[in-house]
Amino acid sequence: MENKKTLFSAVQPSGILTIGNYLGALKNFKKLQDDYNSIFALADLHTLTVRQEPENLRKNTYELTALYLACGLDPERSIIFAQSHVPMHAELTWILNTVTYPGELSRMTQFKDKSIKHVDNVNMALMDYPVLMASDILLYQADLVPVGADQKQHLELTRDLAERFNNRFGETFIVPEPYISGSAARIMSLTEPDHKMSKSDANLNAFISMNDEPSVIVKKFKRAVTDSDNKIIVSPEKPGITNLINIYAAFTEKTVSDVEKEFEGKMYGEFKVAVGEAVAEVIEPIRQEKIKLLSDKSYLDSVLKSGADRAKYLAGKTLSKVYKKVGLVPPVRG
Ligand code: AQP
Repeated sequence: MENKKTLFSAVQPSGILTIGNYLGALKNFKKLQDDYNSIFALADLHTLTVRQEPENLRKNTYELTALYLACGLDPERSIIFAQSHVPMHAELTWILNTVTYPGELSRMTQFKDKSIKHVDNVNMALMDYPVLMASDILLYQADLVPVGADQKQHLELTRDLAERFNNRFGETFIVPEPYISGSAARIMSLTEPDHKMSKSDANLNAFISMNDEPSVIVKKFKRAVTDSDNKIIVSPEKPGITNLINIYAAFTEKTVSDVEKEFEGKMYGEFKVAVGEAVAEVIEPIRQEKIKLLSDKSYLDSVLKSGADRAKYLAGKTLSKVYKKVGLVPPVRG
C-alpha cells in the first residue's frame, strides 16, 4: 500500500443499481481512487438481509463488478472484491457484536424502514447490518468512507463502535470520516419524491436503472411526479422539481442556481426532456462498456480473486490485532 490515506466503500448487489447509487457513491469512487489507497467491496453478505433469488444475486454480483469497472475503477490501483470472499468480515462482526447494544441497532432508520417493507422477514441479520458494515470499514483501517446521506447514521455507529472498542481494549481502529457529496447525496424516487430512490423499489418508474436505455430514461423522466405550478426552482414545497434539478445539476456538473437560471421561464415538459437527455448521455457509454465486460466472466472472476487476496492480507492483519486485544489465544501455526 502506498503512503496515502485509505478509503473504503461498498455497494450491495441487491438489484441493478440506480442513478441514486451512481451519484451518491460510484461517481465519486473514480475521482477518489487516485488520492487514496482505495478498497471497493461488493456487499453481498449485506444483500442476504432481505430475501434474494439466489440466481439473481449471483447475476447481480457480476453486473456490479462490471459496473465498477465500467465506471472507471482500476483493479490494479484499487482493491475490488466480494465481501463473502473475505471471511474476516463475518469474524470481526462477531467481536463487534460484543460491544454493540440491541437498542442502538433497533433505533436505526434503515432497520425500521426495512422492517416495515419486509414485514414477513425481520431477521437478526437485518438488525445486525450496521455491525457488519462497521466491520467492513474498520478491518481496512479506513480514514474515509464515501456514502450517500442514507448511510450517515450507520457510519456514526461505526465511529461509536471504533471508539468504544479502542477505549476498552486500547488503540486498535482508525475512527473513519464520512464523505457525503452535496445535493446528489440523496436522490429521490421519481414517483414518490419524498422517498429515496432505491434499486429494490417494486415500481420500475420510480428509479432510473444503470441498465435503462436512453429512450426509457427520457420516458421515465417525462412521467416523473412534479407539482402543478410551473416554476423550475428548488423549494421544500416542490420535492419533485427539486429532485430533478439536483439530478440535472449532478449529471451536467452545474450548480443548482445555474440550473435554475438556465430554465427560468421554461415549461416542466421541456425541462424533463433535458434532464432525461443529460442523464442518458452519461449513462449510455457506461452501459455499453458494462455489456462488453459482462461477456468475459473469467476476467471478472480474476478481478474478484486478486482483489480478495489483497483484501484478505489487510483484513487478516487487523483481525489478528483484535483477537490479541480481546484475549483470544493465537492458533499454533504449522
Ligand atoms: N437515493 C440515493 N441517493 C444517493 N445515494 C444513494 N445510495 C443509495 N441510494 C441513494 C448510496 O449508494 C450506495 C450503495 O447503496 P447500497 O446498495 O449499499 O444500499 P442502499 O443504501 O440500501 O441502496 P438502495 O438502492 O436503497 O438499495 P436497496 O433497495 O437494496 O436497499 C451507498 O453509499 C448509499 O448511501
